[in-house]
Amino acid sequence: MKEIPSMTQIVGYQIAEALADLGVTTIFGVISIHNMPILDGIARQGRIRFVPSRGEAGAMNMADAYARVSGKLGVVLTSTGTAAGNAAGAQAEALTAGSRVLHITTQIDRQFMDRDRAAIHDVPKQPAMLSGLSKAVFRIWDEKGVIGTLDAAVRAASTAPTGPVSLEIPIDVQHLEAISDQKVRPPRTALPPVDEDAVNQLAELVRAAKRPMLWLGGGARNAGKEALALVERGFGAVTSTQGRAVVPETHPATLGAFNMTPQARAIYARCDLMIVVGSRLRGNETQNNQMELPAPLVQIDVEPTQAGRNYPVDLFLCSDAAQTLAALLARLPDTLATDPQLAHDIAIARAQSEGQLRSGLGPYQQIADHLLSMVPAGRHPWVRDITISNSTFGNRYVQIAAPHLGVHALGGGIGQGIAMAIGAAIAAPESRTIALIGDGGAQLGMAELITAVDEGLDITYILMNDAAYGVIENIQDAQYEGRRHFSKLKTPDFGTLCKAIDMPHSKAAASEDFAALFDATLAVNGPAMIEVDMVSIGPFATVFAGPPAGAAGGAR
Ligand SMILES: Cc1ncc(C[n+]2csc(CCOP(=O)(O)OP(=O)(O)O)c2C)c(N)n1
Repeated sequence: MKEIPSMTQIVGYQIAEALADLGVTTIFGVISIHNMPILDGIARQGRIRFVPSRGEAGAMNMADAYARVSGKLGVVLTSTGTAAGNAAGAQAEALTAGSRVLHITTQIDRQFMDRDRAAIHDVPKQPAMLSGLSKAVFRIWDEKGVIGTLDAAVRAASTAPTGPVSLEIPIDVQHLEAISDQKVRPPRTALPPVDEDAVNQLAELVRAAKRPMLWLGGGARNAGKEALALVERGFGAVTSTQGRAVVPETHPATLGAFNMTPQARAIYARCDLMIVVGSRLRGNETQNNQMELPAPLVQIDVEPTQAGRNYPVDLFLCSDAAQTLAALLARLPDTLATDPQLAHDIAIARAQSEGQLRSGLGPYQQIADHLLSMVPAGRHPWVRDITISNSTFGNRYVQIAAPHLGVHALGGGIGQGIAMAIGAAIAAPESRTIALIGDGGAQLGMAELITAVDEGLDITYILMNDAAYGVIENIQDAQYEGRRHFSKLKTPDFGTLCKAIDMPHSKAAASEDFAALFDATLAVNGPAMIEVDMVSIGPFATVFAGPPAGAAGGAR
């Protein structure tokens, strides 16, 4: 093995230094012979916190959540082959959510690479594997291309529409002597210019509308001020799950994320304009695009290929959400001549949607109500795995204080919440992170509970333990005549598990116990778990049997 020379002489060290120069303060990953020159540099330079996850999937989820909560670049470091492959499911989620993630992975020595010569850790078609999961894939071929390629990768991940970018750095390249005069600079990313003619047309449509609505998606997260100004001038609002809290969820003129309930649909039926801002209009939030939306339908998206993809639109504006809404506001009067009843109708529809959802919770009302009073008030990051409790109350009833504080598995993959909470907690150390997880999902990601302990992170894990894949059982009951195959699992004794890893654990055997036990976790230094014993508490009042045609408002 080559001896590692002094500081900053090799490409591995240069990468570590350049990342720190770019403002990267945390990297998540797993050490390996194929990435040790970079990690040796990170450790010796001491400018970046490296969080050693227990698996690459967890590292990817951490970097993704870190990016979502901090608004900065999330960086994950894996090894080549199996290790890069381990990150794949989690990278699919980062791609779905359009997270600013840089996945630095490696490659075997260049002389063996891409040629199926059976070198250890080789996957001959690794770039093909990565390309399906990445906005773009780059490779650093030699010492001359280090800074330029790193710059391109960071630029691609950070430019709207943002998304995970993979960067391969072969191990022999990491060992090469670096060219020292190359310096990286944080990219200044360009946005397409606002189309003034299209904004004029949109302003005409708005002036003619009596009941206009905004549908705000994740792409509108930077447009909160402008969206709120439109609401204060007379618009109504509704959000996707990714767009939650772009307009404060407490505002009376927003449906929040109650976007698919019968009451919401009744509101849409009486609207005469909807502007969809930065939203994919996802299948599980629009009844697979069958839900009627108002006409005219206008779409604002920075990505031109999104135009009319899920719904035909009357007008498409290819530009940034905040800039476009600001240009629209500049053309509109301070108060629009809209129906003064619209905000009241929305407030009533929202209250009815909430009430209907709440009564469907049955014995879990107390838990949902307590979280509703705690999570937004404490500005806690609210991280959720795919579990019935999230599909019902977590995704919309429990409010969040700002868009970046909501983190959930947008693509519907279970098992990511434990690790996502770690990334969120590192991004927002000022407020304890609250994570809602199921016992089935927990079993995929539970190794990362040890990482949370190791890193001393302030996280409360709420484990909704029904000792089964509950939603799968409900689907089996609803669609497969109750044949509950493969949905009952042996579930660990989580109390014993937590004891083994030094994580405080408490169990709520009744809903009434939840509030006090949950509040006690808020004072813990480091992570803690509160387990909700759903077997002893019993079923929800309304069965949730999965999206998109499940219980009222039941998209996940
Ligand atoms: C990665 C992945 N594998 C499988 C599934 C299918 N699936 C959806 S929900 C679910 C069960 C989740 O069980 P649990 O975490 O206990 O939550 P519960 O449904 O009991 O509330 C499964 C297996 C999925 N969504 N994602």
